[in-house]
Parts: sequence; C-alpha cells; structure tokens
Amino acid sequence: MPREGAAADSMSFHQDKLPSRPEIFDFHGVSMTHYFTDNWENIQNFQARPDDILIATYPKAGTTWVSYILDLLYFGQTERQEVVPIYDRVPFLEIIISSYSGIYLKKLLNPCSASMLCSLHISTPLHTGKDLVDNLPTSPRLIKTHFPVQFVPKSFWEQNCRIIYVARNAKDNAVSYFHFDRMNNIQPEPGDWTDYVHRFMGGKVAFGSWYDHVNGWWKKKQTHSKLHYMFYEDLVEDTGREIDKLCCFLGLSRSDEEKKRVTDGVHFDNMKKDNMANYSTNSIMDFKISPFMRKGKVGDWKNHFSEAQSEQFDEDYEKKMTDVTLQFRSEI
Ligand code: PPS
Repeated sequence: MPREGAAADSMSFHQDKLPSRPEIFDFHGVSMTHYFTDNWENIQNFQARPDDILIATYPKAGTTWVSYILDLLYFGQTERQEVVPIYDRVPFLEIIISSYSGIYLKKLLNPCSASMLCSLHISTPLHTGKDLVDNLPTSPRLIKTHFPVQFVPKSFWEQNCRIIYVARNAKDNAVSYFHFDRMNNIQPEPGDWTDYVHRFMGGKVAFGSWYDHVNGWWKKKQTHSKLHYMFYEDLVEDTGREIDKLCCFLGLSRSDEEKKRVTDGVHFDNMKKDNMANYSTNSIMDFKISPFMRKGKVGDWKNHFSEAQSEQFDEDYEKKMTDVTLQFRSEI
C-alpha cells in the first residue's frame, strides 16, 4: 500500500526543481510508485463516456505511436497538433504530479499557444491526468493508461468503451523501459542493466510484471468484444495494415489518401523531430541521458542482452507464458 504522506510529497516540489526518484511498493499485488496511486480514489470513480477510447499498454510498448495515430485519424492535422503536446492531447489518466501539466503548459505559453489553449478551454495549471481528461475539449476523448486490466476504472466497462491494448515483445520492452527509467526523473532508479533485467523478470518495476500485464489484458479480450489487442512488431512491419485494422475496429471510414497521410505522419523519423510528439517539451526527462524517441526498432534487445542473460530470460519466459494463444515476435 502507498506510504502515508506520499501524496503530500508528490505535491511538494516546485516547477523548476526536479523530483526525487520514487520507491517501488506493492499496491494491491502490483509494483507501483506513488505517482500512479496517489489519485487512486478519484481514478476509480472516474466517469467514462460511452465514446471514450482507452489506449492501454504496459509502459514502452508503443503508447505514443498509437496515441498519435488515433489523434490524426480522428482530428486530422490541425493547428492543435502544432501547439499541444501528445501527452496533453491524450492524457495519462492515473498520473498525479503537482505542476506536471503546469510545466508543459507554462512552456507553451507563448502568445500563439496561449490563445490556442484558451480557445481549447485548457486552463493552467492542471495537476493530474484526470484533470486533463476532464478538461479535454475533444470528442471522442482519447485516454492513456498503463494500468493492469484489474485496475481499470469500472465505468470503462459499464460504458462499454472501445479499448486498444498495445503489447510489445518482452525483451525489447525491457530495453526500452530501462533507458526510459534512466532518463525520467519520476521513475525509480533503474540501476545497471544486469540488475534491471532481474527486476523486470520479477515484476519489480512500475506497473508490475510485464507477463501478468500482457496476459491479463489478453484474457480480458475473450470477454470484452470492444477490446482491440495489437502488437508493436506488427505496427513496425506494416503500419498501414495496422491502421486499416484500427479503422475497422473504430468504425471509421477514411480515404486511402487520408490513411496514407496518417501512416507517413507517424513514421518514427517524423515523430522524432516533432516537438509535440517527441516529449522534448517535458522537463522531467533528461534527453542528454536518452531520448524518448530512442530507436523504434524490433530486435534492439540483441544489443543489450548477453547470451547468458538471454538464455536465462527465455527459460523464465517459458515458465510464465503458458498460454500458447498469445505469441510475441522478438524479431521480424
Ligand atoms: S510510454 O512512456 O510508456 O508512453 O512510452 P511508449 O510510447 O509506450 O513507448 C516508447 C517506445 O515506442 C517507440 N516509438 C516508436 N517506434 C516506432 N515508430 C514510431 N513512430 C514510434 N513512436 C514511438 C519509442 O521509440 C520507444 O521505443 P524505443 O525502443 O525505446 O525506441
């Protein structure tokens, strides 16, 4: 359970001061940090709307990519894309950090973006992902979560919302998460790579076990028909094909030309140089350590895992991933 006073801690740092690294603790059986549990009651009581779309992932599985695809499919390339970062267009529901959004919004408050934000009815400062969702001017609302399936607020199920789950092979996911934890000041200290692999295998990272996460959501797909389960590797292999599937799932008819525009717009190289997609406006991340848009590849794990680590990982994987209907590709 969360430490007492954790909420107060999280609210206590100033906009210009970096927060200290949080500790991992057990929260209802899942490793979490207080940044994602301090707003628990409010999140559990969150009122979803029937047309809300939830983008659910284990961290580093392709959330931003799919968020950007959906944002473009629904709202096209507008001025909004030029001034509002993706993390404010598709808010991270469970996050709570004092001035988290305030930092972003403050940075955006040049005369042009300030008037844009006003016209979008976005006020500043906003303190939680939920506040951002509640203030979203768009319809549908696109919402991001990293929660394991059992933590999702019940109103999403009651309202029968469409949910898109993105999964990524365990080894690349671990590598991406390791570099993210190195550069993100609100993530726990990752330690060195060897330690990290063990922590990842043991589920001792924020949002818990990758194995439980991907399996939990896979099982849910059997009973919730409005859940589209997709894979990062498929997106890399053929982004256009996956966008077609998304359109089908969402009941969207878009011309080939529009879909091509989206496919091109969300190419890794384009997103990497787009300041509204690449998190460069986010002051809790240190890009000198590692960029958010890092490599965007399948198989980068080969540059990190030693042979012995890979063997040990595979052995452990076989024991945990017993459902043969859920298959990942760690190379394409
Ligand atoms: S987060 O912080 O959990 O929301 O991160 P998330 O967006 O889920 O994952 C970040 C990784 O996704 C890669 N990415 C992409 N790959 C290919 N193409 C595109 N367009 C793309 N956009 C994001 C990003 O580079 C991170 O992976 P790594 O392996 O670290 O490069």
